[in-house]
Amino acid sequence: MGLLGAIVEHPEDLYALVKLKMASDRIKKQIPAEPHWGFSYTMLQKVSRSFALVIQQLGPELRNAVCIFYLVLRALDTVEDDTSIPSDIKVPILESFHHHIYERDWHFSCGAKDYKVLMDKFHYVSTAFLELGASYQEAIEDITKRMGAGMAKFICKEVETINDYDEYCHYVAGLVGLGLSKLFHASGLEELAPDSLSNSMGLFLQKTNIIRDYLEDINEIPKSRMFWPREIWSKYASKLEDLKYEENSTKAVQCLNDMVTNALMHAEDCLQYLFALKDLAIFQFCAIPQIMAIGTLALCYNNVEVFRGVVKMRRGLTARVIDQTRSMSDVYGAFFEFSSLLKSKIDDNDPNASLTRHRVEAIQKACISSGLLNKRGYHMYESRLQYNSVLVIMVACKDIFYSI
Ligand code: D61
Ligand code: MG
Repeated sequence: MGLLGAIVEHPEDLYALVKLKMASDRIKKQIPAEPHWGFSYTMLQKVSRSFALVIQQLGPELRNAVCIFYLVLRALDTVEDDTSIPSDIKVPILESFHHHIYERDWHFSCGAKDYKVLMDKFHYVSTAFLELGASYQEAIEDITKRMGAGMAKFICKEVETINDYDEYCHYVAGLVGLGLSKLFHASGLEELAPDSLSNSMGLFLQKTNIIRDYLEDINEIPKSRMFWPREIWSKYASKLEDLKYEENSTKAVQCLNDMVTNALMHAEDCLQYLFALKDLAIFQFCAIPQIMAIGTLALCYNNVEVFRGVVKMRRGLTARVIDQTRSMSDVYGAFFEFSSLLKSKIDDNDPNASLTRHRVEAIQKACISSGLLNKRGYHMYESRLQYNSVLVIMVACKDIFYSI
């Protein structure tokens, strides 16, 4: 659907979409002049659709550290994900990556498209890394070392048990949470968060991605690795691929709901982590991806489309989350609304119905008992504006539309 169609269907998204478009145009023009920083911010915008905007609205010092942290780990992940590198070459590179970020002339060619450019010109990233303060450098080095070792461990090992699943997600995303908490603390703007809460922030995001990306991952050529744990999917199918075939829809959706229920376990920790933040820019940087995650889980829950195509929150709703997340009230409001949407989709015949309901109710209770619940809401079910007022707005904004 084109942008105009999207606005006719959801006129309430219009204001936030225009505002987001203007913000991202402004950010695109703010690329630093020095070549290594210019490259780093240009690359960030190319390789990260979901994090570039929230990283760039941080204060200058922390923004530089988080941008380089992102690019270093994205480069490490490019090595992990490149299926054409034999394991005996890949494993030592993953394990020694944390040394290479100090070597201005090191690089390793792999990956494709924008990722290949990142790898080929990695010297710009290491040059920028070496300009960061020592406490930022140490945090980035420590997490790169632990993530590389964890990725190496899983190169020759499949995700079998739920324990393996939590361990793998800890290496690739939980550690990002630990590292970010360290960077926030090093900036002097935040207290150091407990590791277990930082870990949950990463697990909630990573598990949501793994669930949403089932079809994309299973159809990848050459075959990519899969991260749905056998301990869960083996209750519903004899092969993970079987879930994508129409004749297995009922079992597939039950398996999906089991995966979503597992991910919901981390939501309350995320609320607790967000509650403790003090700096507005850091708060928005952390809260927006978490709201997108619970929104995506609500959309995926009991939805066979996950096995047919891409299930994503619509752009306009994403724009409104970005525009309307300023306080803990907004976070509780969003978590409450998305968990209510998920709850409304629970089918009593689902094998995990009562566990799912239990987890959703625990999230709702956390939102209510905070005393800060903001019920302004996203009004996902109805449009607030009348169509004639939309027409007036559309005519008034026609120049902006043509430029989007
Ligand atoms: C607050 C704010 C952002 C947070 C957070 C707390 C805690 C954790 C995370 C972000 C990380 C969440 C990762 C979720 C997306 N998953 C991936 O990108 C997978 O790769 C994992 C290894 C590289 C991680 C790089 C990364 C990601 C986000 C960051 C960051 C570094 C640094 C700062 C801010 C955000 C995934 O990638 C491919 C794909 O999703 O298509 C994979 O290979 O599994
Ligand atoms: Mg990876």
